[in-house]
Amino acid sequence: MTKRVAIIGAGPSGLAQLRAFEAARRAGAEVPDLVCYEKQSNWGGLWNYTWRTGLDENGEPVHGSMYRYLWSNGPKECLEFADYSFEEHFGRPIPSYPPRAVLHDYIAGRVERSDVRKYIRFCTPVRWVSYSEETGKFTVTAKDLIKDEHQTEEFDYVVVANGHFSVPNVPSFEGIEQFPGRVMHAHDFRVADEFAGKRILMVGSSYSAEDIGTQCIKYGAKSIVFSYRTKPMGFDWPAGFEERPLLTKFTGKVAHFKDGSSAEVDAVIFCTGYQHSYPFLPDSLRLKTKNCLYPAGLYKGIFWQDNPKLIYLGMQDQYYTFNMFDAQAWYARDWIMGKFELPSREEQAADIAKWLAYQDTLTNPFEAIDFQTEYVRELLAATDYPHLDVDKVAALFKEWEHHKMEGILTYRDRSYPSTITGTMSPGHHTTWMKALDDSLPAFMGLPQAAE
Ligand code: FAD
Ligand code: NA0
Repeated sequence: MTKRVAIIGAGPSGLAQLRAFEAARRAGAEVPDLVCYEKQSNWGGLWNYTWRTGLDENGEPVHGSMYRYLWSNGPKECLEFADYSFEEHFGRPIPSYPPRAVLHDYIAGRVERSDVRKYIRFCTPVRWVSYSEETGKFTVTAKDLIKDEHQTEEFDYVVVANGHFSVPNVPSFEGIEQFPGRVMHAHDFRVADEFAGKRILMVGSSYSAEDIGTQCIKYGAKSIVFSYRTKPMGFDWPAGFEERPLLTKFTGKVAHFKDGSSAEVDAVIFCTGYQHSYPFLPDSLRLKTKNCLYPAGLYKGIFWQDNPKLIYLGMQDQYYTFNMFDAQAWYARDWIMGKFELPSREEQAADIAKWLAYQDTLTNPFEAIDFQTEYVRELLAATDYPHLDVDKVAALFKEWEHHKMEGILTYRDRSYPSTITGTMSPGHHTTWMKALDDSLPAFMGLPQAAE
């Protein structure tokens, strides 16, 4: 009997899994039956922009954490699919740092051409997954939000690809209940214009803080104070930005910090990261981890150690994104299709332990890039995914790190060569700080649709 595979989520990871099976099918292989459950009404995951916050049109928690005016924070050359270049999609080379709509178009373009939409059940969040030792099968219950009906089906494999940057991690601080202004988490941030003229406190010192902070200044905020828990970001911040140690409390509009200093602010944005959340999984199958490069409990970063028929995609902290999800999906596909056996439990445990020990040695972003490069290299080596030169990708990531240190407001004006086509990206027609329109036509220099 044909095997059945459930995929939870049609973001870049879930789509990678669909694409991997489709590539095998086109190569003449017999592939399993596929059902991809997607909570939203469209594919693309986080790249599928929504203005909504809180609950969506169906009363479900909003998945989206992306905002208007979001431009890629890494060179597109580092995430390029090896089987579908940007040049192939857009018909010409494009600049290295596209805005969200352009990346969404690219992700969608590849899967449209693969004709995999038919496998996706939109507006259908998965509610519960259980596993029977007796039958060796998973039972998946999902809700069709349009028909307002639950549906339950059996599967041989479940691929969890629901992302892990959607459920906010929100600490609390003394006096915040009385703060007389906007308090929010990055997950609910949508439009920087709201903060024009305002003094903003950003709690956190990672990508969200860096990007929302710089973007708010770009759209007219008066000043940004970043508050770090462990260490400052350490960029050579221009006037208008400063970094302070951890927030301790508020008295009215005044934020107090660990070093005894204080600052009056008008709004607070928590850029304090996200929680891994799998409300549809029982404890025995549920990954529990913080955001890191190698979550414990996953062999090869994807197979649930206690039951490898449960596969997690994209659960790592991410330098590599789209092409790493491809590497994982191709690897998972090949195991599901019986192309190789997994080693014994002991060997799997030893392999995980080796990666965890390596992870413990990492002390800076350059070492972290090397770590993820080795991880992706290992997966790719075992599959027929088209050649991806991970050494070149790693070199671009390192250049990017240097460019950010040289200018946090100007690094997006740089260009890099594609590792797939070799073409050098053209510069953008407008520098990032001046490019206020983030639409695809504006970026591509196309005529704008009539108002
Ligand atoms: P997601 O994109 O989160 O997709 C998960 C999908 O699962 C969603 O469609 C969701 O609706 C669905 N889902 C969730 N729960 C259920 C359920 N119960 N049932 C059915 N479906 C469900 N990466 C980059 O490479 N470059 C960037 O510039 C970049 N910017 C980012 C900016 C922000 C603000 C954030 C938060 C992340 C950014 N990322 C960026 C990283 C991002 O994680 C990846 O690019 C990518 O979106 C991850 O894909 P994914 O499919 O694993 O998860
Ligand atoms: P992210 O920045 O949202 O990126 C997610 C941060 O939160 C860390 O600095 C951590 O500090 C801090 N933090 C956590 N709990 C805290 C607490 N109680 N008090 C103070 N600070 C606290 O999250 P993380 O996990 O990187 O950092 C959490 C993803 O979104 C990334 O993959 C990123 O690439 C993506 N993203 C991309 C873009 C663009 O492309 C923009 C935003 C986000 P500490 O002490 O643990 O270091 C444009």
